[in-house]
Amino acid sequence: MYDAVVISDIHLGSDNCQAKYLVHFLGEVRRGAMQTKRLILNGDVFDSIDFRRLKKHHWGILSELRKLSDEIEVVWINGNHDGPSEIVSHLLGVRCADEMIVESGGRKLLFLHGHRFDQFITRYPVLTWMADRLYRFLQRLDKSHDFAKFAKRKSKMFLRCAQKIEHDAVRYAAKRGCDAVCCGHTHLPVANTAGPVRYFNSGCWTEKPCHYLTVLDGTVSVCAYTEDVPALV
Ligand SMILES: [Mn+2]
Repeated sequence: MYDAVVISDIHLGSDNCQAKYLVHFLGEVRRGAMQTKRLILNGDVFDSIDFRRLKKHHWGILSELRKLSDEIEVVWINGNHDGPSEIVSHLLGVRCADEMIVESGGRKLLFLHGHRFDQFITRYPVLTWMADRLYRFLQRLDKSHDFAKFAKRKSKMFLRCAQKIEHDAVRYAAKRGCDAVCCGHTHLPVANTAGPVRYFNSGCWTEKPCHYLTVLDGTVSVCAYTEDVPALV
């Protein structure tokens, strides 16, 4: 049984949210096909607090999360898109936090969304908005998402930003005496085990394939969710 399963950046309410995959994934956790002591939602569960944008499958995810929280510990960590924690906490029926530490296999693992280390979104809000629009447009053009993914990973602006978040998160985790830090926010799945403090990023659920982290005896793994989902009715 895993000490934790971690997902982030679901962006419920956005049109690129891979909700049907996530309903399937959460169902597997709840039915025990993937057994874990806790589920950590590492920020940006919602795309905005405009709940009119939530579609049927998006409400299905909230319902799965509520059911899961009756059986295992579900913790939601605040992201920059989520809105007031009192509202989210009520909607999901789960505990909210800005960050959390989990002890696993004698190691201290720190979980936080990572937007606090991102100065780009506060310094250049318009550019951030435009880059996001462009990215979503590319995703719509090419349903495989390969081209949008390629464009993002070639963007120097994006890579610099992702590296800064990694660097600052590792430094902060070291200060707190942790062995590893797990972030979200950049939507880029990462496992960097080279340094004394390891860095992981859980990727997102707005790009195919979707990613998640598993934590077992102090070891964090980045996994892609590739389960074939039956066609939607
Ligand atoms: Mn974010």
